Amino acid sequence: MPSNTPQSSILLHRVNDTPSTSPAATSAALYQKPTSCPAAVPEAVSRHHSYSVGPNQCCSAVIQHIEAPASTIWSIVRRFGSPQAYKHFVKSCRVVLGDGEVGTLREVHVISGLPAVSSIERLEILDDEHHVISFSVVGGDHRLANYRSVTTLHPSPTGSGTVVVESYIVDIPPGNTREETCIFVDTIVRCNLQSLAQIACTISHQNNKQPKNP
Ligand code: A8S
Repeated sequence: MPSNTPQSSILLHRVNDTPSTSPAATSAALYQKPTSCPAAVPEAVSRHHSYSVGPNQCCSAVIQHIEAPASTIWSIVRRFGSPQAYKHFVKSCRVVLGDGEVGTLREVHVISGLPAVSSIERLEILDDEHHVISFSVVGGDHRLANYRSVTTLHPSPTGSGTVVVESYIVDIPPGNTREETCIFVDTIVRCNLQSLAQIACTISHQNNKQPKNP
């Protein structure tokens, strides 16, 4: 990372739980204090984890350290058409529009046992330079309306490996509390990131074992 890159922190901003209809409600003036501040990252990355949270929405983030280079992790995460490469609950996925660029739509079918069958998802951000990927849920048969997530990778402050931050915002489903919703989604995201860690570490070990070119 260039030494002149401005550093800030992963800040999860929320708007006060005041019902809002005006665009002004999203202004910085209404932001509450950040809810977490775990790692120093460039401003270009941290701004993606700031959310304007409406009264019936919740947001949270999961952070996972992975002992593998960002390039290895990114090669898995950036393939929007292949979430089953690391996501735990995905049974199948097919791209229904596009070819992996922003705007691509995928239809994901999840395994049984969940309160969901399928989800239609749109790629919102794919930034290969800063390692930022984001998608939103635009349809399907499930309870997570208006789900949107952002995943970013950055060098670990310990000097070894990579930190993955995945934050999200979602509507609280009718009949559920904010806390229940966060626990449900945090669990899915944490499982996915743990699986990502395992796969990336395996690939990284294999790469390190390859004989080096003279
Ligand atoms: C992701 C994150 C989430 C996926 C959720 C939260 C989902 O695919 C599953 C169960 C649901 O109830 C909703 O990065 C939905 O994929 C596993 C079908 C959207």
